[in-house]
Amino acid sequence: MILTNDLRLAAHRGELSVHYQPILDLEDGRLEKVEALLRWSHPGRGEVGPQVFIPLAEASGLIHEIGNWLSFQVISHIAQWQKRFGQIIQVSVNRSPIQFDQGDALWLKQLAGLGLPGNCITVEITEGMLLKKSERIQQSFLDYRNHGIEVSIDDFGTGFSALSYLKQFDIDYLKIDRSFISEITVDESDKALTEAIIVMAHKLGIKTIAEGVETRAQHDMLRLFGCDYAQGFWYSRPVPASAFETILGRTQ
Ligand code: G
Ligand code: G
Ligand code: MN
Ligand code: NA
Repeated sequence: MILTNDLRLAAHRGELSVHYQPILDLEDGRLEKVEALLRWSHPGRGEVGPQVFIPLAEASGLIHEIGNWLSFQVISHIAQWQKRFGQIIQVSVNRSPIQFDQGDALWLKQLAGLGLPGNCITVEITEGMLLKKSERIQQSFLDYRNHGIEVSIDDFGTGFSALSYLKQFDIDYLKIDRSFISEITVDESDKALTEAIIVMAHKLGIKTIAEGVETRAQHDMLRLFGCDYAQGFWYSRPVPASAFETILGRTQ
């Protein structure tokens, strides 16, 4: 695969970058969380989306190297932002199932080396992964708990949701998928499901993050429902680190 070979060199050539999308506290509007999203600027093809290159990285095993590169970037950024803005920003990092084969020692060590608390990283995984690799992941979750790392379920409600995993695994956040949020103000079922997910999560001691918020009306409704956090184009698109720093500077 030509594209996979290009990907092998992409990080070394400076073609990969991390974009950041703010996650807002719906109660007080504060910005204390952000999601890290990989971007690849290919010299010949232009922007190649993660929906294209993450599967290639997974199939080729490059995901380990790229994941390590991403963690290193993110942790360096957290340390820089702490120095510059006097605030620890909690960064959500997406994690593919096979990344659990390698374990977490490398980035946990980097975090500790910089004296950063574990809760400055949140690991995002999808619900399907909990069914597929549950033993290996359960071990990682215990490590996370010991280090203070938090865990989010990404795209909640779209996988084969066997809700029983919410009992089995220690989870901090449910990210309500944007397919529910996009019609929340017009579709009674989406509205009811979103409200019920928030109530259920809170009863289990889990916080909720709404994804894909694009309008003021969606924001208002989620706030009314007591959703804890929100993310979406209404607040900000994913932006390069430098642009995120401008946003952080404004919100100080
Ligand atoms: O940023 P965008 O909406 O285009 O992302 C598309 C998909 O790619 C999302 O599902 C997101 O979780 C995934 N993705 C983005 N960055 C990463 C990453 O660093 N690691 C993994 N495993 N997936 C990512
Ligand atoms: O699967 P995951 O949640 O990790 O993917 C996040 C993806 O969602 C990113 O590719 C990001 O660009 C996209 N995204 C973030 N906010 C919005 C939004 O408000 N609307 C739409 N359509 N996509 C969004
Ligand atoms: Mn995500
Ligand atoms: Na998602």
